[in-house]
Amino acid sequence: MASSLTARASWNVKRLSLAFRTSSMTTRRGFLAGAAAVSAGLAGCSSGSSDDDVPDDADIVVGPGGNLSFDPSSLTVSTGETVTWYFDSGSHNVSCNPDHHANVSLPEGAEPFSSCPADSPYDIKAAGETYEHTFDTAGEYHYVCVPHATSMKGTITVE
Ligand SMILES: [Cu+2]
Repeated sequence: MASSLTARASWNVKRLSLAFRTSSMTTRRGFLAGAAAVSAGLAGCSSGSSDDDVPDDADIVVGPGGNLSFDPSSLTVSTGETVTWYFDSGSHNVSCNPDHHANVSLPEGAEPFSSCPADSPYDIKAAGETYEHTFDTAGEYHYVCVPHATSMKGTITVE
């Protein structure tokens, strides 16, 4: 009696994990199909990135492969350039608002910015989302991911 209950329970678990795997495969295939369409549209100006998931126009990858980091952590751009962050994993954000964390700083006269609302520093993005900001003021910007601010820090130098 007891052994048949156990057998049934483990069968249910197997079925659940199979269902989960199937749905995540479908999601991934759907995403890859979309990425392939985008790549085809950009044929000729591809940077030849080795990671298929990261869009070609992404400048900084947030949480690459689930790691608590920005890649690259330092980036230099020209005044007037737009920087695009791509969220490779979820549960992260980008904040260059000094009200959100002590490690944040920006040049005098520059406007604070963040992927989250100014009054919700723990608002996060999902995997696959992007965030962009145009830098009009030269200087050094130190930003963080608010939920992981001790390890997720980045610097943008605007020349
Ligand atoms: Cu984070």
